Amino acid sequence: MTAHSNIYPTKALQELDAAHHWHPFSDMKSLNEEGSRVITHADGVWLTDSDGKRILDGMAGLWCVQVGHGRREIADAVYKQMNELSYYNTFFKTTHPPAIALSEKLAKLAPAHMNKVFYCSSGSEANDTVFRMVRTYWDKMGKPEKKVIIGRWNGYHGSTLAGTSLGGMKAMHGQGDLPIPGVHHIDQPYWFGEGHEMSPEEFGVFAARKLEETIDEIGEDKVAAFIAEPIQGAGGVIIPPETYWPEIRRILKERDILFVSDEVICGFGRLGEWFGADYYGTKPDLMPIAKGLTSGYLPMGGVMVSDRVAEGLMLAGGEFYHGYTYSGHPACAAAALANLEIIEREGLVERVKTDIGPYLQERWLKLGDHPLVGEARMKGLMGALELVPNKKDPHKPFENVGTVGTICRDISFGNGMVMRAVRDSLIISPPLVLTHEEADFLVKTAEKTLDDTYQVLKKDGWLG
Ligand code: PXG
Repeated sequence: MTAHSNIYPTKALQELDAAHHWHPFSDMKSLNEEGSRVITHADGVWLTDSDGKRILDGMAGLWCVQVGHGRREIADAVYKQMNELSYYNTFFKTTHPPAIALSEKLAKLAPAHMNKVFYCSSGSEANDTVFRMVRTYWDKMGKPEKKVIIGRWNGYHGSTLAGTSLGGMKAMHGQGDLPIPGVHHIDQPYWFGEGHEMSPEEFGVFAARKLEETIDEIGEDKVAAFIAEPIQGAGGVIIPPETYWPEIRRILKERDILFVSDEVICGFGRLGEWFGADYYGTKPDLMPIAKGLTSGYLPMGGVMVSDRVAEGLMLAGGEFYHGYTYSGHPACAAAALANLEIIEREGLVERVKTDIGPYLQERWLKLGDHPLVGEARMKGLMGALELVPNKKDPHKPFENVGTVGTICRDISFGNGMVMRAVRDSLIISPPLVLTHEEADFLVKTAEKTLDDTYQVLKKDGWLG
């Protein structure tokens, strides 16, 4: 926890940033007027900005920094690898030791029936790989008419063409005329927002059966795969009712349709198991991975491939015409190996399940009593608070959805903690190394942020 003095000229940096840097998912006009926050250092779960202010990173960067910031041993592993072999490709019958070692490691960590990994540099690329792999698999199996991939509204699978299409973010579809043909979406299992007229158990089955209805409408012989996050992250930490995944599993098992479990957020311990598929007992055919694979120290993604799909793709030989210059990049693979070693050595997955997970959940769920909160929910180290104008009528949202969430998120930052706003809910997904003391700070700051937001909303006439 090093403190840094204000040695950075914040204003000058903001002006330069505004002049030349186009930020992802940002309204650049208003951002440039306001100025970006400049983050200069990070250590453990703490960020430091250019004014020397320390901020608790309640989002683990962007859902990815499992082992916390500033782990010297990952930097050392990358430095060592770069001095030995900084780059070579994995095309044309070549490979290298870090890619070999990482593949072996991932095959051990993944469910027993998944023994191969295809590498790329991000979750989006992983889902583009999925898209082509799924269709190629069915071509190889002599069923080329099986083309449709079913995703979910408000699911997130990246922002490339296939990622955006598979995801169910309508605002994203509106830019670039997406989705591409052959992608369908079903409703999400969002009980608080869309299913509260039923019990959560009834709604879980109801939401799962949307998949059955859609498959039957399109025709089983035309549907290639279903893709879903175990718990939706960017969609707002949507935790499905307990009845949802068993019913989905039944439906997929009865029909010959591949299941893609997008593990980009839920993978690598976030739910207290190595993968969300382990947590919910689903049996995926493919698993896109990224984020926690390297804890974000270097960009790397991949697709874990089941024996069934691997054998199918290799049937009768022939090339899968797909790959990236940086597939299996040696320095990224070295970062991933060092990161996974830390996760294993420090028992971080188990820690989420039996220690920091339950500790934080107990305290986070109590925030549900706050007058501004309609529902507090959390699994593993992924949590959400639904902000509502009137606690007595909790499923009725604020007008101008998104405004209150942003107000509250900005107040949180001012109070020394990053939370992410999704619509009018607040999201956390902290590093898995969060200590009890830091968890206490997190909850205390969230509570103060709710109080402060409540005062602002009351003053401005937002509350019912
Ligand atoms: N799948 C899932 C489930 C994700 O959460 C991706 C794929 C794409 O990964 P890349 O590495 O291409 O970004 C993601 C990424 C947010 C936010 O604001 C979430 C993501 C990315 C950026 C922002 O919550 N998730």
